[in-house]
Amino acid sequence: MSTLEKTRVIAHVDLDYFFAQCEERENPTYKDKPVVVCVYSARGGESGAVSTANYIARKFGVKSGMPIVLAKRLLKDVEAVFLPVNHELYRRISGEIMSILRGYADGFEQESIDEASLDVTDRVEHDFNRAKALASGIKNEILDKERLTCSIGVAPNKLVAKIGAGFQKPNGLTVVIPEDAKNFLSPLPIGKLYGVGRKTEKTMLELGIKTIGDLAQRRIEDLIKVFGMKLGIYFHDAANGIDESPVHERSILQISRITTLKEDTRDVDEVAEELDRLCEDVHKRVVDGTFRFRSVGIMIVAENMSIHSRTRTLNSHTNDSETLRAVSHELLERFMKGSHLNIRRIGVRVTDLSSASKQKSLSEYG
Ligand code: TTP
Ligand code: MG
Ligand code: MG
Repeated sequence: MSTLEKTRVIAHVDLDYFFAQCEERENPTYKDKPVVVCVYSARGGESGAVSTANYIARKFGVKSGMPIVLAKRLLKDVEAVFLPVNHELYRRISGEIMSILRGYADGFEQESIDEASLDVTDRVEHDFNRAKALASGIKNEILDKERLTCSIGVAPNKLVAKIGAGFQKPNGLTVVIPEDAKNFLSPLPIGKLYGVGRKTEKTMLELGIKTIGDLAQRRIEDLIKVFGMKLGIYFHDAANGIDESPVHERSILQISRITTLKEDTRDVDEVAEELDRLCEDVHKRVVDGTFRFRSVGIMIVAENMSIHSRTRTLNSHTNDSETLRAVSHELLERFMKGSHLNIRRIGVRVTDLSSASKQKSLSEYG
């Protein structure tokens, strides 16, 4: 196979400040003002966290995940718009956008409510200039039909394309040709690498690895010693711009439910009772959609707003409610044994779904 035949062309599309941009589109009077979309907790008042904010609000320091109270403080001297999340609206718009994107892809993978990877290798015949023109076309169509802006990264693989999409936000288009992939990544802070969360970032910094380029220079054996075989190899490849994972269709991302407890607690029985209710609800949606799942996860938001998740992959697909309940309980108990924090929110999710009938569209689930 020649180099050309092996080179893939992947476009990663990510909508700009998605939830807030949807709100702006529905309410033109919000334009030019800071817009903050909030997840208010069941406790009432201003309790809760920022889901996302438009770029005007970001200039004041507002960020996803920040307490609403803090965002209000940052914006106290300006006329700002604070809104509760409206998932139904975002899911509907997301569904429309995803169907536009599918029309441009030979292979398609939706990665979250506002982003997708498109394999466009065949239709651009390995040509990155043609891919750039195609990406401009996508941006124009989404702007014309949906009145929304997005950012796109075009690169030889999903990993670099995703980082490329975030490189010139908002309304950006970044093309990274195969020869430049490694140099493109090299100066970026290590936290930008997919798979490097806050904890791993800390470990990397302790090892003197500040940029992706620093990581690329480490010997693979040394990385395996610190991170284990699987992650060590992944970090080595990723830092060098190598990612062979295919763009694959996922019939559905996940079915999940999360709730805020009446009060922060460390009482396993109290949390488990709430967890059972969530499992029942998730199970009902699994059965209604004639799905089977292979992974069960729990999400926990602790009293200090830190977010934790634990996932278990099963040996085979199932739709058994008792399995869902037992595995999520076990994950909860294990988390609580290893942590001294009170729990504020608890959630459960099933992923790796397979579907008997693939009729239902993704946008029906959240
Ligand atoms: P992102 O694509 O990460 O962020 P964004 O679209 O708001 O902004 P950007 O221009 O940087 O892409 O997430 C998509 C949506 O997911 C976001 O609009 C709201 C939601 N979200 C949360 O609810 N909480 C979070 O912590 C993050 C990061 C996103
Ligand atoms: Mg986005
Ligand atoms: Mg996104």
